[in-house]
Amino acid sequence: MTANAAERVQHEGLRAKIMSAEQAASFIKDGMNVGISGFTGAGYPKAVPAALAKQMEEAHERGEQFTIGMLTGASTAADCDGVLAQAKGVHFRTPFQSDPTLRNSINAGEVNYVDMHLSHVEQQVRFGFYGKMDVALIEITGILPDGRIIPSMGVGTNNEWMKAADKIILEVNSRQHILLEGMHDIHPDIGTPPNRKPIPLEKPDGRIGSPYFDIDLSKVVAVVVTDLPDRNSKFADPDENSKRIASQIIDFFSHEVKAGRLPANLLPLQSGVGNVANAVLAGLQDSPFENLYGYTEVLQDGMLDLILNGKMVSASATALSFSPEALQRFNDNIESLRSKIILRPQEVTNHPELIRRLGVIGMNAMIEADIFGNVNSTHVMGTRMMNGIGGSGDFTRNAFWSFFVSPSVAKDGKISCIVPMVSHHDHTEHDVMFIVTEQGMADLRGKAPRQRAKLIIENCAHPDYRDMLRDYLDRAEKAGGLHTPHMLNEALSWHQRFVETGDMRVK
Ligand code: 0RQ
Repeated sequence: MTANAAERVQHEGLRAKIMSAEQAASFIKDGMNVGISGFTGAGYPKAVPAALAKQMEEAHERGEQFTIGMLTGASTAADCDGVLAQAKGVHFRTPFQSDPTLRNSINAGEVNYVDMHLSHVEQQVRFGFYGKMDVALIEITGILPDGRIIPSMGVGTNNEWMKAADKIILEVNSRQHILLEGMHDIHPDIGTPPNRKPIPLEKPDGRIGSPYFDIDLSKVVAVVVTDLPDRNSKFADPDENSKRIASQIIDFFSHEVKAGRLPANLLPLQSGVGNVANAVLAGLQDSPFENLYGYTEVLQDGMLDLILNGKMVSASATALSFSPEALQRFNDNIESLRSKIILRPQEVTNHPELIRRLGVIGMNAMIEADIFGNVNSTHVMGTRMMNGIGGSGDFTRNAFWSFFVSPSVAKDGKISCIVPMVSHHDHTEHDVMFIVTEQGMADLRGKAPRQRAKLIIENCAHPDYRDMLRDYLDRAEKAGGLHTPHMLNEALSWHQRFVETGDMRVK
């Protein structure tokens, strides 16, 4: 046994199950549903997926079929989603991904992808919506002598996968810091309707569960010891557009604090994935706000730095998704961060009742919004899946305030992110309260659709597209239907023009 194995696998019975990734992968067979750990590039298994992909490719060469249904917490990375998609080994995938190879397979119609709210995933599996869970493949940090499991950089759906699965494969990754022990809060069960009780979390940094997974050890068929890094890429440094978006949100917060409508330390903050969402949090570094709280699902570099710089008291999340540089800062400061970061199951972090009760401020990025405030977070030109809705819907629908942020144009100005009608609906006008681009902000609260349209066009659209949008609205109003004016034969013509000419602008 290696020193890593001896240190991280302290349970005698599970030590006897240590084997190679190849041996462990052989428990996974064609047609199985596999519940895999991983959330936004953190805490996913790193050795067994590659071994499994190889076995799939060999089977395909022999003319045999070998694909799995793959369920996770959220996205994994190239060495998990990527290798399995490359091997053409996935026939079903849910609930969120961001890997380019898998994305291509989804958009080529080779993978059935169910893009769903992250708060729904565990319940739907628990009630058998996806059939039986055959194997859970979970990265962990270590196993204590009594068999309790120290989770890894994310919790996500792991607890539920290990409960639901017939067999469990554990990847014990010694690269994950051992002092992660104690940072998790595993609330065992949100209960079953109609007898559910409220989740007893009363503040963002409360604790209501155990720091460990308590699993049925008899289901563990393999333990694989690894020493491999999460593969997260660096965030782009905030550009001018992101800085402008951030400063408008911060000015608005200041205004609301002054007016007495928001506490001086704001309300718990949620921030979505991506460069722009990360940049908004980076902008809070230089803001006057202190004693902030985070209640989010993925904790990225921006929020980590708010904690390290003393701006944020604590943050609750389901996963830590850091660039390599931020991971170094996290590991260097883990002693002090242990009491300030709490990692929970995504069923708790994304629970609508908690988000509403805690009064979370949700800030998510979008692909496009329309002039009435409907938002598309997922589909490029209405058909091509980008990543998925993830938790953006859980937070947007239930937030105290819901913000959507985006540059006003994409692809060198050839695409307007403000369009007459969104080409796919993820968040409806009923849920979206603020839209912010580098051009300005539209506060949609209390506004009827035509009032919204004027605000969004004048405040958020890029100047290159404003006249086109004004013209659309003007002609739509003349056509009648004055509650939400549209010209159905033109509503998606901008997208069609882009598909045909590569530019939404009329040449
Ligand atoms: O393309 O990658 O080729 O350069 O989309 O755009 O502006 O860098 O934005 O990284 O913040 O991602 C909505 C995708 C934004 C993300 C989305 C192109 C653009 C670029 C990325 P390139 P940016 P971001 C909690 C919350 C849904 C899930 C979510 C996302 C690429 O935030 O996946 O919110 N959100 N979860 O050029 C065509 C448009 C476009 C466009 C941008 N209108 N048309 N392409 N792009 N606008 C976390 C979890 O749930 C796990």
